[in-house]
Amino acid sequence: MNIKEALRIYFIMGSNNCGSHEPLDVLQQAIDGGITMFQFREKGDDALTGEAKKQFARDCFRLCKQANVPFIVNDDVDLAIEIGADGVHVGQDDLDAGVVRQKLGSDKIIGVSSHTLQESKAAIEAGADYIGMGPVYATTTKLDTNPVAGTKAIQETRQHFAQFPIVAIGGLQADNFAPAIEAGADGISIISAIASAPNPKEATEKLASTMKEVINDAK
Ligand code: TZP
Ligand code: MG
Repeated sequence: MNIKEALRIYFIMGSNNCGSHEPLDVLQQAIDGGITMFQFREKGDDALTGEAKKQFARDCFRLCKQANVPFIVNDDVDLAIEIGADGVHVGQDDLDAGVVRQKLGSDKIIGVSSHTLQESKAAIEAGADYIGMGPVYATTTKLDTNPVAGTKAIQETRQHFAQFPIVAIGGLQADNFAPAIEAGADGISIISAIASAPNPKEATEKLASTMKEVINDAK
C-alpha cells in the first residue's frame, strides 16, 4: 500500500458524527464516493462502548475490506489487534507510537497526531508511518483540540521531511483545503464535511475531484 495515496481522502467517523443518518450507510456512501482510508473513531458523547462498539467496528471493517479501503482504529490498540485492523492512530495523550509498534508488529500502519515540528520529529523517530497535523481551521467536531494552527507547522515539517506522509485535519472542506496541500500535506482527514453532509457520497466525490485538481496544480 502506498501510504501517501491512502491519505488523500481519509474519512474519520464514529456513530455520534452522523446526525440522523445511519452510520454504516454514511460509511458505505463515503466508500462509494471515493475515500482512500478510514479511521474508526468511536469516542465522545453517546459513543458506543463494550460489545456494541466492537460489533460496530467489525461492521465498518467489513465494508472497508470489501472495497480495499485501509481500516485504522483510533487509540484502541486492543480492539485493533482483536479484529485484525490495518493500523492504529494515536494522539499525543495516547500510547507512545513506539509502544504501539511493539504491540502491533511491523506490518501495521501507525498514525500519530502532531501539532509542531518537534512532535513530528518525535513521532517519526518512534516509528510512525504517517502524521496527522492540525487543526488547520476551527472545528466543532472535537472539543478538546489544540488551538487552530493554520498550515505553518505542516510547512515546517514538510521542509524537514521531504517525503514523510502527512495528512491535514480540522475544519477541512472542498472549498478550503487547498492551502494544506500547497503547504505539503499529502491528503486531508475529514469528519463533518462527509459525515454531516446531506449526501455523503456526493460530498466525498466533490472532495475527491477537487483533490485531483489541487494536486495537479501543486505539481
Ligand atoms: N483532531 C483535530 S481536529 C479533529 C480531530 C479529530 C476533528 C476534525 O473534524 P472536522 O469535522 O473534519 O473538522
Ligand atoms: Mg486520542
